[in-house]
Amino acid sequence: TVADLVDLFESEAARDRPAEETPDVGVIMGSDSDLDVMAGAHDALTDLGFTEVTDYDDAPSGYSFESWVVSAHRTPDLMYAYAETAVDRGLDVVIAGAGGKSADLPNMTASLAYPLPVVGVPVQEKSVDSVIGMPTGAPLTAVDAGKSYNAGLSAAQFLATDDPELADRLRDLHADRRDGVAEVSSDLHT
Ligand code: RP5
Repeated sequence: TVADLVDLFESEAARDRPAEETPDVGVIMGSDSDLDVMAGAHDALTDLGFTEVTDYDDAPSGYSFESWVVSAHRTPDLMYAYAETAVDRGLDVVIAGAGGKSADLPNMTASLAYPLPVVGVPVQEKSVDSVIGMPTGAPLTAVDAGKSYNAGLSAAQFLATDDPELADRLRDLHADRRDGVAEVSSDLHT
């Protein structure tokens, strides 16, 4: 139930876990119908060597992420619990995606979890203004509609400011993409 999830996020066990045993990135989305789009964030993190945490008693080795459906409108209490405990639960960045014209999960999460960086993903074009429309003093980093892969990369960029090895992984991924462009381009001339 929602109450069980609220308890899970607010539990002492979740807050007291040593930092190396907690996920580094939290991925949340407003509905399971957002999953197709938000899978791009999972893909980016997986491409960078992050593992998904599903069992919190099984400590991840290396970077990891968790993923949840949290609705700003259907489960506001869950959104509050998730965002307000994010720092205590050891998260370093949250990626939040929502669609529709009232895509409030990313911006509300950014406000509630401040100063934790939140990368917002408008799941559709019509959600862009809702996601990025934050007032002065309440910042949110955002990607364009549907660009959740970039949100995964952005989350890793925040972590990489403090970790040269992760920065190298980001560089390698960038180089792969650059080589891919060169390959496609030369294919056009053969
Ligand atoms: C938003 O409403 C969700 O993020 C989703 O994109 C949209 C529609 O949700 P469903 O009606 O498909 O559950 O809050």
